[in-house]
Amino acid sequence: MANPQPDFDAIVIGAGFSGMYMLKSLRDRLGLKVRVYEAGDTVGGTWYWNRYPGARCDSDSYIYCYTFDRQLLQEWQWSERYPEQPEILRYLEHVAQRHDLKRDMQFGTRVTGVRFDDATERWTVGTDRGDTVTARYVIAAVGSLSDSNLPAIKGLDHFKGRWYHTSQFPKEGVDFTNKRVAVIGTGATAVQAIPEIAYQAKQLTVFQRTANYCVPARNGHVDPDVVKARKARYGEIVDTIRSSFFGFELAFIPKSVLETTPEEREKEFDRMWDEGGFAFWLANYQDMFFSAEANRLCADYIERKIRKTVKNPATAEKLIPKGYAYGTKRQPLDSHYYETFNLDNVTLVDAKADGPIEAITEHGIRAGGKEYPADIIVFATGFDAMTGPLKALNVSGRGGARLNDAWKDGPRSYLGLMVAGFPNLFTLTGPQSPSVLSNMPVSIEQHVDWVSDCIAHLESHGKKTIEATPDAQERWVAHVNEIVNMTLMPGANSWYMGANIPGKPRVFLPYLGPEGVGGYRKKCDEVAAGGYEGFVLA
Ligand code: NA7
Repeated sequence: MANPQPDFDAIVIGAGFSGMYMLKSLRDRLGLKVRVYEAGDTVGGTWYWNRYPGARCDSDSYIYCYTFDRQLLQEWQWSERYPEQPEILRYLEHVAQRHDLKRDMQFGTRVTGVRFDDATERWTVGTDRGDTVTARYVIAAVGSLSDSNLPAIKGLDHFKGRWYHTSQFPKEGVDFTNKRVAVIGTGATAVQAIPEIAYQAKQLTVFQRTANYCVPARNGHVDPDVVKARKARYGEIVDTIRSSFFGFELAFIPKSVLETTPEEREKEFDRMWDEGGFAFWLANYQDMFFSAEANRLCADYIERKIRKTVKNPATAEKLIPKGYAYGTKRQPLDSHYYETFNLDNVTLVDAKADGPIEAITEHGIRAGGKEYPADIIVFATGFDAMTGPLKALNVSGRGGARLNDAWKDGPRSYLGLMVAGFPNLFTLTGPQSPSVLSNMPVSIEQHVDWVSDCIAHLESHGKKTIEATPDAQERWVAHVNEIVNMTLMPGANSWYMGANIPGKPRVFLPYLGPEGVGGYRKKCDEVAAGGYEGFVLA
């Protein structure tokens, strides 16, 4: 039969926060036939895989959730300001059940190839379980931080102990009791895990390559009156976070820190410090991300806090970041992180002061010519962020062009949503969208709603495909770079810059728009309202 129906209208890859809502929207709102493929054995994405001790979200729970289900916003009770991984996974399981999502999901299945057929204008999706299915639309809901980075440190094969990556921890957990444990990495993950591991282990050695500026999380139970008041004004909260800069109820102080007196700024810094969470990072003085001089004042405050908390001055010195501006690497939230280095069973090995990791030996890690014994090594070494999970899909578009070739010098997209030459392929929270620079559920819902509206538009206008034009894409890429180059962000060796992965092009991956997620949302809506300007609909 010529031109048979595709197997599905849409394939969604991934069943985390974004894939779940994408399915809900395409199936229940547009009535499409959808299949979700998910490598894990249930929903959850990030919250399925990241089960290391201390794993919890860094956004306040009352806004780290879906807002499309207003009833659920009222019903759901979070136990803490920042719930732990099992609680978030329970929430996502509940959403899956409530909206009957699992019937269209195939678990334990990793997508291994995504190929566009020019003749039929359909996608063929292959999986590691041998599925080969066709669809009109493919939506990559693969997450931004899902492709683990296991550094190639020589000797790991000969290590006689056990080792784990934080993003693939065993479901049954790891018993660190009476063990000598080495943690490699001091990013946001390690900052959560280290205090928990130190508490259990006989000896903990932390291998730090770059010190981080950590600010207090101030986790805890939320006053029931505050919870009640928030529930009463959820409509307003949702409007605020959607139009805000970073997807939080936070806004910069509209003033230069350089115009303040020492007393005035100390008071403001104390207020943000006491508030905890991302306030110090994302609601500081407005020039913090732009002026090295302004930034130094903020950094100096944190340095004083570190020196006050860490008793051994030599250890404090190692923990004080050097060589990059505050806030230009992802902000880790501290719950007893700095205090952990006051414990007798904890040693900090700093790459600069003590020498870098040279090799993993049979019984530990050698750094700076010295061997540090370990029964267990925990790699808290992060991810090939943003582009890694998309590249792993092995995508080929029009004319067989490969996404990995198109992106060999860094990602190129239009609005972070689509790539020229790859029609009907959408990248939720993809590179060059606000994504990881925002409270993720806010950006996820915005992208899902936009994609869903776009597909509804195609269907109702009898169009088969939508594709970004190369011209619009080049303009977007130039805009993304132009904006970030006005800030201090490119100066840091961060995963935002791809600097954590050897050989990865040094390109800023997310979009730091001049008006944040609110302005970006407006731009995406204007593009749609203008008949999808910068796209070709055919
Ligand atoms: P991050 O933030 O990328 O942190 C990884 C850490 O591992 C960081 O301290 C790295 O040092 C270190 N690292 C990476 N490779 C090596 C090698 N080869 N040798 C020594 N140390 C190394 O990942 P996280 O999992 O902590 O956080 C990722 C995001 O997940 C987080 O920001 C939240 O959004 C959720 P470096 O700083 O690169 O010198």
